[in-house]
Amino acid sequence: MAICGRRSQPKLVYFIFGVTLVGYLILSKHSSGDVSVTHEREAPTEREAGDDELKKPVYQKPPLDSNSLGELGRAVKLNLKGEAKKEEEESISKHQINIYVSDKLSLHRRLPEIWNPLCKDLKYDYRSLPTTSVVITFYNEAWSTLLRTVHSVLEMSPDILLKEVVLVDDYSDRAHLKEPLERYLSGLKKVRLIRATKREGLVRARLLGASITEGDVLTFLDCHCECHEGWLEPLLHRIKEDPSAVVCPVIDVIHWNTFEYLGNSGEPQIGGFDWRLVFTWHTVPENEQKRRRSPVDVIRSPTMAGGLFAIKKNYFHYLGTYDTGMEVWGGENLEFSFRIWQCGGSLEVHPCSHVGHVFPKKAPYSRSKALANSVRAAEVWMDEYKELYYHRNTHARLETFGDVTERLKLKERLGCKSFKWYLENIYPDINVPEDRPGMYGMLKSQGMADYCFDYNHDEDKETFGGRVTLYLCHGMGQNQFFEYSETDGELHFNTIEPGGCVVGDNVSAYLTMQLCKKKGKPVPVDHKFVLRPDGVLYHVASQKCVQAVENKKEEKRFPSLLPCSDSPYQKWVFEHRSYR
Ligand code: UD2
Ligand code: MN
Repeated sequence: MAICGRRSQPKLVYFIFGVTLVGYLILSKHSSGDVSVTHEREAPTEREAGDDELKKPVYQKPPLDSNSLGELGRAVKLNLKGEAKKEEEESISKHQINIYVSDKLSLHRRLPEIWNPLCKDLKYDYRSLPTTSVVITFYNEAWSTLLRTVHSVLEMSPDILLKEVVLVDDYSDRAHLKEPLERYLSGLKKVRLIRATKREGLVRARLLGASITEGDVLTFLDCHCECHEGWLEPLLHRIKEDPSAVVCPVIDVIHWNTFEYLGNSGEPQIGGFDWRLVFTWHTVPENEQKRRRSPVDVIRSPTMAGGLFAIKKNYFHYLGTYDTGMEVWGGENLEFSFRIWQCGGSLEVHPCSHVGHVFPKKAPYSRSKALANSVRAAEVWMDEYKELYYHRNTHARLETFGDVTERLKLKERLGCKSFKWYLENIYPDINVPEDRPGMYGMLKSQGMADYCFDYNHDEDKETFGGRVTLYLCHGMGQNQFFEYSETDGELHFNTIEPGGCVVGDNVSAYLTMQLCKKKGKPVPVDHKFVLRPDGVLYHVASQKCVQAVENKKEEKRFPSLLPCSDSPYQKWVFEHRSYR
C-alpha cells in the first residue's frame, strides 16, 4: 500500500546548534523525491483502546513458517558447492557479512525469546510514554540486512509509540540503494528516506536524520539490526522516568556467517574502554549489582558501544548532540559516553530491551578516521589523562584532529565534571596506569642491543598465558608497550583490559602474560618485580633476575629468569619516544 502522507517541512532545530549541515538532499513530498511516506498518528481512537490494542505494532508479522531458513534465529548452514559457493564467498568479501545467507532468510523472521522472564511482567502505561523516531543511517549496506532492520522496527514497535523511521543514506554508491530502495520504501508506512549529498560519516549522517524527526525521543540503530519483542517500551519508559537517562538496549549478536541470533537472558554486559581508547565489554561489577534492586532494573554503564541507544531529543540537544568534527566511523561512542556522564546525565543498559546486531567479520570499509576522532574525544574530555592514551598510541599525538574549541566551550558552558571525577565515580574498576617518568614505554635490553619486551596478543582470542619474547625495538607502542607500577610491583602490558601482567614462573624460567588481579585485590607474589635504579629487574617470588637470552636453534630471544649476576644482559631500561 503506497500512501504518501502529508509531511511538514523538516525541522531545522539542529542546524541552529552550530551544526553546519549543508548540501543535503532531503527526499520528501516537498523536495525532490517521492519517498517520504508517513501516516500520522490518529490520537482519539487510541485513547479508548485496550492494552492489547495499544501494543499493536505498526505492522503485524506474517504467519510463522517454522521451517523457513533461519527462523527463530536458528543458525543457517548451507553446504554449498560450485557457483553457489563462489557467490557466497563473494558476498562475504564484499560486505564482511554472509549476505548470500541473509538474502535467503525472511525479512520478517522471528527471534527466539531470550529476555529475562521477569521482563514480561513489566507493565507500561502506553498512553503516557513518549513517542520515538528511529534513526538509521547506512553506507553501502546490503539489501536484506537493511530491510530486515526496517521491518523488524515496524513489526516490533507499538504503533502508538513509533513516530517514524528515518533512514539516512550516507552517500552510498550501490544501485540497489537508489531507485529500487525508494520504490520499496514507498510501500511502507512511517518510513522516510533522506540522502546525504556527500559522504558525511555516521555522526553527521545521524544528525541529519535527527534534524527532521518529530518524535519526543531519538532512537538510533545500525542498519543491520533485528529488534526483539518488547525492545522499545523499556527504553521509553526509562526516559520518561528520567529525561537525562541515555538508554541502550542489550546488544545481542547475530552471527555474520550463519545469522544465528545469539543472546541470553542472563545479566548483560556493560561498556568500558582501555587506554588505547578501544571500547571493551565487561560483566556488571559488584557495586552496580548491589545498587540495583531487581534484575530488571537498568544497569549503569561507563560507556556505550555506540550504535544503539535512545535519548530524549531535547536532552540530546542540551548535551550538544555530537561532535560534528568527527568523520566516518569511530570515537564518537566514547566521546558521547564521557560527555553524558561528565555533564550530568546517565548512561544505562536496560536488561529488558534486546536488539540483535550483525557484527561483521571485519571492517567492511576504511576506518582510518577513527584515530583523529578518538584524539578529539581525548582532547576535549580526558584532561591530563589524555597523556596515558598518547603514551600507548604514539601515532595519536601526531594526528591532526582539527579544531575543538567549540567543544571545549560546550564543556565549559554545561559545567561538566572532570575526567578524574568520571574515573572515580563512574568507572572505579578501571586500572589507571601510573606512567611515572622512565617507567613506561619499550622495555629495552641493555646487553642485547635493540631488543625489547614484546608480547603478541591475539585480541580476537583474548589469549593469555603465552610467553613474553624479545623483538627488535620498534617504538610504536602496541605489542611493546609496558608499564611498571611501583605501587604494585607489577609489569603491565599495553593492550589488554582489564590488564595483562607479566608473571614469572620459577620452574620454567619463562615470563608469561597473565590477566592482572582485579583492582583493589592483593598482588599475587609471582606478579611482583622490583625495578632497581641500576636497571636490574628482580622477580620477587623466584628471587631471580630477568635476563635477555637467545635461543640460537629457534632464532628466538626471550626474557628469562636466571640467578642474578652482573651481566649487562640483566640490565633493562624503559624508553619512550614521545614525538613531541
Ligand atoms: C560500532 C557501533 C556503531 C558506531 C561505531 C563507532 C554498535 C552495534 N555499533 O561499530 O554504531 O558507534 O561502533 O563509531 O554499537 N555508517 C554511515 N556512514 C559511514 C560509516 C557508517 O552512515 O561513513 C553507518 C553504518 O552503515 C551503520 C552505522 O553507521 O549503520 C555504524 O557503522 P558500523 O555498523 O560499520 O559500525 P560497527 O557496528 O562496527
Ligand atoms: Mn554495525
